Amino acid sequence: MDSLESLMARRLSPKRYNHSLGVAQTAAELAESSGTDRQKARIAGLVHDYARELPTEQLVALARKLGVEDDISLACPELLHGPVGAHLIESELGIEDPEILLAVTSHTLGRRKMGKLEQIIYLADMIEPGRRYPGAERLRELAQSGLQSGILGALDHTLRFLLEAGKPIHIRTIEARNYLLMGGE
Ligand code: DGI
Ligand code: FE
Ligand code: FE
Repeated sequence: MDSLESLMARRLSPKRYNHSLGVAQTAAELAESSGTDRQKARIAGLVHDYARELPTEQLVALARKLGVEDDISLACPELLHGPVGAHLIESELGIEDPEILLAVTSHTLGRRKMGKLEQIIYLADMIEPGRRYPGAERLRELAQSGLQSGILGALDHTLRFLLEAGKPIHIRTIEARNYLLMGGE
C-alpha cells in the first residue's frame, strides 16, 4: 500500500475506500487505452471522493466559503463533495496538478468541454468493479468501445436515473451531454 492509499484508507469507510481503489484501477485502464497519463488517472481515482464523508454542515460551510454552491447543490449537498474535495486535496495533500483538480471537481456533475481525465474519472466512478446497479454491465461494455461512447452512455444513465427518481437535474450534466452529442470532444 503506498502512502496515498493508506491516507485514503484512514479517511474513508472500508466500503468507500474499496470503491476508490476500484475507480483508481479502472481509471488507470481507461487512461491506458485512451492515451492519457496512467499515473495521474490512478491518483485522481484514488482521491476523487476525498470530501464524500464530510458532515453535511461542514461540506456546505466550505462550499459557501469557496463560492462553489448553487441552488441545486444546496438542495442536494452531496453534489458539493467534488469541488470541495478538489480544494481539500490541494490544501491538505499538496496536489496541484490542474487536470487532477478538475477531474475531482467535476466527477459528480460533469461539465461542458470535459477534458480526457475528467471524462475518465466520471466514467470510472460509474463502472468500477464494485458498482452493482441495473445497467452497470452495459456501461462497462460500452466503455470497451472507447472513452467517447463510454462517457456519453454514463451521462445518459445518470440523466435517466435522475428522471426516474424525480430528482432535480443539474444543468452541468445536461451541458456535458449536449456538448459531446454535438460533436465536441
Ligand atoms: O460519490 P459517489 O457516490 O461515488 O458518486 P458521485 O460523486 O457520482 O455522486 C453520486 C450522487 O450524485 C448520486 O446520488 C446521484 C447524484 N447526482 C449526480 N448528478 C446529479 C445528482 N443529483 C441531482 N439531484 N442532480 C444531478 O444533476
Ligand atoms: Fe463522488
Ligand atoms: Fe465515487
